[in-house]
Amino acid sequence: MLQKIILLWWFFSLGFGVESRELKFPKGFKLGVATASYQIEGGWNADGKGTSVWDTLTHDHPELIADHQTGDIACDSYHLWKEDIANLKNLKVDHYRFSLSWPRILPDGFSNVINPEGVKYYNNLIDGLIANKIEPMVTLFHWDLPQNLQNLGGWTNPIIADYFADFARVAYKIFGDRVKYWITINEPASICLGVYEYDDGAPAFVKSPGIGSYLCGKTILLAHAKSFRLYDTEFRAAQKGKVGITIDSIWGEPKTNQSQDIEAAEREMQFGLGWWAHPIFAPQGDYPKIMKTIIAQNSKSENFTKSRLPLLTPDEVKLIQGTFDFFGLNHYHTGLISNKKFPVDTSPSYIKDKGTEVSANPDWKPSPKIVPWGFRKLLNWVKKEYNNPLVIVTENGYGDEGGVDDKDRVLFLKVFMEALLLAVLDDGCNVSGYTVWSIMDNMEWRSGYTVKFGLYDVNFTDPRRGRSPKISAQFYQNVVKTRTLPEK
Ligand code: BGP
Repeated sequence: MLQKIILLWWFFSLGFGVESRELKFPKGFKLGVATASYQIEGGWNADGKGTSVWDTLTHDHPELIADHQTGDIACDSYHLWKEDIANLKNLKVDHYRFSLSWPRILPDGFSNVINPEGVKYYNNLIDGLIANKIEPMVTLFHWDLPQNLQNLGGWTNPIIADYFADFARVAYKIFGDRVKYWITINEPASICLGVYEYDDGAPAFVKSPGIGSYLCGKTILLAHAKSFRLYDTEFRAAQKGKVGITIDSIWGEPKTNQSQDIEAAEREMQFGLGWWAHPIFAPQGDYPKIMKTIIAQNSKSENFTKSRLPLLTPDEVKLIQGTFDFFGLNHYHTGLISNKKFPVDTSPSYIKDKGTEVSANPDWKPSPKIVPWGFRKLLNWVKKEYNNPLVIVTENGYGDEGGVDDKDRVLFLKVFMEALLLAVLDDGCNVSGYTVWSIMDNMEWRSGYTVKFGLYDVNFTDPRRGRSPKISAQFYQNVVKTRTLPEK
């Protein structure tokens, strides 16, 4: 008998029991969905809106967008926001994460002129959400920079941090009586690397590998910090909201057990996530030490007079450190990381600095695109590295070619939420919310409408932009309702 009990205990402790375990979201855990202004709104020049870098890029260089399309109409949410609210209500989500279009509110980018029609649009949306008991979670910046500010050098010009803070003040002042969750900036790495390292964002043709990317990074950190601090001094007492930043990260799994690959994987995480998180969330602040050391060394051997990484002064370190009420985390992929050494005379770049190579493992189950254990490891890494901060998963989702029979998306969401719950319940990760990207198919940046992430299908050939629920919408609705993941 005793032998049998021991055997049973051993069997369950190995994790074989997980399959049949009912996983329930803890009380108060928030489930939501997300979008971003340029990707859904359309109305690109409606009612006094100014031009953003994405308007300029898609109009001037359609050849750079996979299907040569624009976000001029997109899901037409500028006109169809009531339908969006009806769909959110149908899903019964706790929160809706959406972003403000900076040039819709401040057409020139500057806060001296406010567009009343832009303000009205977001007031309607926010009031509509609250009337339906859906918490608005507002991103101030999800990539649609006013073209006027790009003309001044965009994020490589440190002055943009001040203009961003001015924009944040306008938003807090007008919407902060009702908005209690603010995300300053979405995915700094996608902005700085997308535009300056890989030429895969907007604007195009301003590549400046290993230099522009880091200038952009410093301005973004300062923009975030300044807008957080001004919430503290001018708004927090009356509005009592929470302010955070959203950082995206892959999980970097060492390709082999060799120490050089293990170290490379750690470098990948520090250069990818630590670049942003260390200055804000680590008690000592500043960039990760390894970034400072390697970029200084590389810069020296390339004959630069100082590091290509613009250092943070002690005052700037202090300004940035601790500027969070929560950690917004976006996660999609896991990569295999190996060490890669570049010859000294290779031209400067972020890739050279981090000295790693990222690949996928074709053998991963259920698929190389669906790697839930990487998500659990990432959440544990954040816990260990930054003293278990309060995390809100602000994006997670699955891209496919579209259609309402989206079984792979259902599988993705199920196994990723399982991984999340194991991280919370078994590993003690402090996560309070999960947000699916996205409620509906939308304009996927340079991929145009060729990749779909929605729980709702959008008919982009129909002038009415009809929305229909996919099977994943039904699945998520059920999870939200039962707060439980189905066992099978
Ligand atoms: C995030 C963006 C979203 C959306 C999503 C798609 O980086 O914040 O706007 O584009 O990515 O995911 P993927 O990284 O798979 O393209």
